[in-house]
Amino acid sequence: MERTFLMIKPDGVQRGLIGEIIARFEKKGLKLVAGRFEVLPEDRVMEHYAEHKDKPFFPGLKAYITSGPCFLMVWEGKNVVSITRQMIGATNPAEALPGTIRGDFALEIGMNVIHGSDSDETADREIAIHFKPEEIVSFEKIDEKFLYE
Ligand code: YYY
Ligand code: MG
Repeated sequence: MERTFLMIKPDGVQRGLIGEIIARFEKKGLKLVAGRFEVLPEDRVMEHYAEHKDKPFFPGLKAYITSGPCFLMVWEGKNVVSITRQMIGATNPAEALPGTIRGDFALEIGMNVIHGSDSDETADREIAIHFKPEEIVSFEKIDEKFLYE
């Protein structure tokens, strides 16, 4: 089954949005298979955001993402990468549609509440950066027979 890496950023944690965000993915029918609460160490921030390391916004992004704990997760489900990207909404909350997480809970691009992998390849890479294989739990969830045809 397809997997993705999702991370509630320090603003989402501080603003008490962990439960609300997890509830949205749970209600959609996606399955939480790993989770960890931590302040990201610098080496993992550099690896995670390698594609952005030379961008002008990177110093601010790095300071913000390490300013407090994040909630890191792996979620599983059919089309989970594209579904969660749609549910998260546009990178800039000013452009994110109502009904999306960024559209409903954020105002500015530098504090946009949540990260989600943008492709299957990115998801594999990001899951491997943040989780050991044994931290990801395989289990059968009882609602699956009413979610999958
Ligand atoms: O994948 P996504 O989080 O939607 O956007 P990216 O283009 O990968 O950028 C990662 C992260 O960087 C974004 O969530 C906020 C921040 N950022 C920024 O602060 N200013 C920008 N102009 C672009 C991105
Ligand atoms: Mg991205």
